[in-house]
Formats: sequence, C-alpha cells, structure tokens
Amino acid sequence: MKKTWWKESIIYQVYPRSFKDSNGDGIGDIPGVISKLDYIKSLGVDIIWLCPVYESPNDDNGYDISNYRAIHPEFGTMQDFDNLLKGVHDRGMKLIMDVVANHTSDEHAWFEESRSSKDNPKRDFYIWKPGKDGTEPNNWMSFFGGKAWQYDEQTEEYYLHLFTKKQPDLNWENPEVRREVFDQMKFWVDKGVDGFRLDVISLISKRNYEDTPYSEFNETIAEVYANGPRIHEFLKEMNKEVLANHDVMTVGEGPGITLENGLNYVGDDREELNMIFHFDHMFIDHGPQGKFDTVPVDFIHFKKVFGDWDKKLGTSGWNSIFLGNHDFPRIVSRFANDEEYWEEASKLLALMLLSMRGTPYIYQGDEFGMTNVTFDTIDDYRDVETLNVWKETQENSGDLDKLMKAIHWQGRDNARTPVQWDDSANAGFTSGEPWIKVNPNYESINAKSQEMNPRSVLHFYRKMITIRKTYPVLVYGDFEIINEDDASIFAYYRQDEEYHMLIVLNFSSEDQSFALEQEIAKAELIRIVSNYRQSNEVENGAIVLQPWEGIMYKIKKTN
Ligand code: TEU
Ligand code: CA
Repeated sequence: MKKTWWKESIIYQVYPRSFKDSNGDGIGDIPGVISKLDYIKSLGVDIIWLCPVYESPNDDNGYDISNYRAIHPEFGTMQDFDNLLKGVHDRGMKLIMDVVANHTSDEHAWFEESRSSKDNPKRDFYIWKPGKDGTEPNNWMSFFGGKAWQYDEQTEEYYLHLFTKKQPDLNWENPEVRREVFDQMKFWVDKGVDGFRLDVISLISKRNYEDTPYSEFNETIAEVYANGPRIHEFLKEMNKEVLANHDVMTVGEGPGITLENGLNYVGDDREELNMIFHFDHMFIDHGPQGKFDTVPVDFIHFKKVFGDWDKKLGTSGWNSIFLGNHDFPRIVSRFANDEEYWEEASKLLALMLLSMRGTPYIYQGDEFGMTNVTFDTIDDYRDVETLNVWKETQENSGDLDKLMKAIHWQGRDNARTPVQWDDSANAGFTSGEPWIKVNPNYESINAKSQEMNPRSVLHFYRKMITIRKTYPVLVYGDFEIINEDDASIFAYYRQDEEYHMLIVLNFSSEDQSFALEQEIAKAELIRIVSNYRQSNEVENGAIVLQPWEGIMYKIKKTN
C-alpha cells in the first residue's frame, strides 16, 4: 500500500458561517477562523476543510456559488483569505477548498446569460429541456423536495436543478463548462491551496432525460442521479487538467456511490480521486420517505458498513472515516448518547473515529461534544431543506408535530448552531445577534471550560490524535471486525507486522461482557487508552465494559 500524507492526516471541517464571528454582524467569517487557528492547531489535526466562502446569494448557505473566484463580503476579502492560507501554512497545516461544481447559483453570470435566450452562447452551460405534454420533461425529483425542473418564462423551457431552484445544474457534457470549472480550480491551486472537497461530484454526469423509473429516494439516487455514463471520463479529465503534477488531495462527496462501484472512483490505478464520502452510514436511519421519516439505527448494519467499505477500499484505494458533517445531526446525539452518558459517549466516538483505517474527519464542535438542538418553532430554523419540507407538509396538511420531532432528530441546523467557545453571551461566537440561535446548552458544553479540565472530551480528542500519530498501525494496519453479530459492542483489531491492537467499544447504557478470542486471552494486554478513569481487568478471558466504555489495548505478541 502506498504511503502518503493525506492518508496519515486528520482533517478538521470548518463551516465558517457558524465558526467564529469577528465583527459582530452575527455571521462567522474568515478573520474569525484566523483567530482560532492556534486552537485548531492545538488539536493536533493536519488539514482544514473550509466549507464554501465564495460569493453567493446564500440560498443554500454558500453551496450556491455566484462567483468562483471571489470571497463573499460577509466572510471577508481575498486578502483575508490569503492571510488565512498563510496562517494555516505557517502553522504546518494544510487547507482544502470546497468546490461546488455540479451546479451554480441562478445568480451566477453564466446562468443569467444562459436563461436570457435560446441562442445565447452560454445557453448550453445548463440543462434546458422543453416540457412534455405541458409539464416537466421527466419525473425527476429534487433532493430538497418537489420536482427537479423549473419552468422559465423567458424562453419557455425548463432547467434542471437537483437541489433548490436557485441551484441550476451545470451541463458537464459541454467541454466549455469543464474548462471553466477546471480553470477556477487551477486558480485556487495557484494560490497554494492543498486540495479540494468536491461537492456531490457523483452527480455531474447525467443520464438521459427520459422518465426514469424510481421507487425509494435513496436507492433512486444511485440508479438515476449518480454514477452517470461519463462520470469517470470527467474525473480523469479533471485529474489530468488540474491535479496531476500538484501535490494536492481530493475527497469527493458521493451520494449514490455504492460498495459495488466505489473503487472506480478511488482505486490506486484510476487517476481520479483520492477518497470519497459514501453515505451508507449517513442514510442508515432514513426511512422509505427519506430522512424526515426516521427509523432507528440498526447497529449491526452500522458496523457492517465500516467492515464492508474497508474490505473494498482499505488497501487498493483509500477510505474516509466520518460520522457527521454540516448536513447531518450531531454525532453524539445520533449514534451515541447525549444525556446521562454524554461525556463517555462523546469520547467513545472519538476513540472509534481515530482508530479506524481511512482518513478521519472531525466536524467543528464534535471535538468537545456539541449536541443536537431542539428549537420549538420553525421560525428559529434557517436551513432551506428544513424550511422546504415544512412548507410542503403544511401545504399538504401533513402532521407538523411529527415533522418537528423529525427535524429535531435529522435537521441540518443541528450541526449549524454556532460553535460554543465559552459560557459568555452567545457562547462567545459573536458580540452581535447570531444568524441562527446558539444551542442553549452552551453554558455546560463549551470549549473553554473543557480546556481547563484535563479529563474533558476535548482533551480526550487530543489524546486520541496523539495516539493515532504514535501508532502507524492505526493508519495503515489491517482492520478486522471481531464480533459482527453483537448488538451492543463494536470490537475490532488493527494489525501490522509490528503491532496488534484491540479496540472494544460498548455502544449501550448497560454493562456488557466481551469475551476475548482464546489466543488473545492467553496474551498480555496493555491498555493504551480508555474513556473511563477506572476500567475492569480481564477476568476469565472476558472484559466487562461499563456503559459507553471504550478501550484500546496493545496485544503483546508472543512468539
Ligand atoms: O450535500 C449533498 C447531499 O447529498 C445532501 O443533499 C444530503 O443528502 C443532505 O444534505 C442530507 O440532508 C452537499 C452539501 O454538503 C450540502 O450542504 C449542499 O446543500 C448540497 O450538496 C448541495 O450543494
Ligand atoms: Ca462576521
């Protein structure tokens, strides 16, 4: 297996709008990020992934770009960006940009030209179709509710938008479009950025526009919207035009990428991407009607997702390890316990995230256990996906109480409340009125108080990061799940020529006994780390794990 820096790195994701406000307008900004670079560095992470900071009308918080080469004034100036990049590099870290190239904003100059007339030279930059029998060209649906086609009066045709109607999809079939996208990527490479996170890159090549049969939305994504016929050709072209000859990394966001085709994106011999984010564990609690139709997480399936993907990508490609981001609930609320065992459970997830094979991604605030939020009224929500589903449900006289509960579980704003820096007003995020309310639990959960407590979640993350850097087996070593059918314990080995590690994680609020395999029971086990002050000893070949306890052992090799 080839060894490289991005396999050995730990990535920290910054959603700048919610990170730190420097000028009191209530919106996080680039100078705010700069002011926290020492903090980020102190975690021990290597790379910062910066969510979009480009010019944008903010229909989808910057994932609707109106100018790829300009910084949104609410985030600062290009000079601020240059200072940020320098600050990151001066501290020995790297920075990757978020590229949103499946679609632009409808306020991008290209789209304004494109929609102006059928013979405009930019017409073919987007996907325009005449209606069929007086209605949409086909039955495609938007990820954010409603039809994926918008009728435009001006030229009496429909354009495709897989996300909101203010996010028209680019036509990647057009070589001019690809050249423009690659050119703006080169612009950032020339500035010295160290790579890219590529938004919904699995969707850029479209299938034909006949009606495509679909059933359940999540499956439909893979079969209808993602993995289109020219996807690999486009990615190879991007690699050749932008990435080759630069030491930059890529991670492609891949809704619809499956176990069967994942390696086609990241295989060592493919010359496409370095890593992808697949969604098999992110959609795990989505029911037949999608994310707001929540079903319980099937824990055995959850483990299997990690096992299966490691088998596919672990050695002939590379995996990324993440449990959440700006689109999903807070990880401790979703996969663990944010009440009685909040502290243990937050640490347990750190232990998991940082002991698997693949590059780990930490989302801002998770390093000190930020949780979901439960706003009582829809007026406090900001996310376009949440607001759209609310409106739709209202129009159809659906059950709004039920929906509100689902929003509390699944809404994207759970991850977007401001980072809780301290226990002062607005959690130290802003001196003004924050664009979205702060989670009221900031007085007990915040970075400052944990900074002062050596036993805090925050210090545990630092410890786990140090441990990952100390034992390369945690990066490259084989990953093997031990007790696939255990409904409470996630246990696995990491192993190379030098080391053999055992990780046991109790994902339940009860004591659980874990029986060691015979061979292992005979060996000497050295406890490297645990999230409890006091752990039980191995007795009669078994360990009794306390609620949400996680332990990593080094197994002494005997010859
Ligand atoms: O997300 C893509 C994606 O698949 C999401 O729509 C995801 O399914 C959804 O958020 C789950 O609720 C990316 C960005 O990460 C997201 O913030 C953008 O809104 C979206 O693309 C459109 O650019
Ligand atoms: Ca600001």
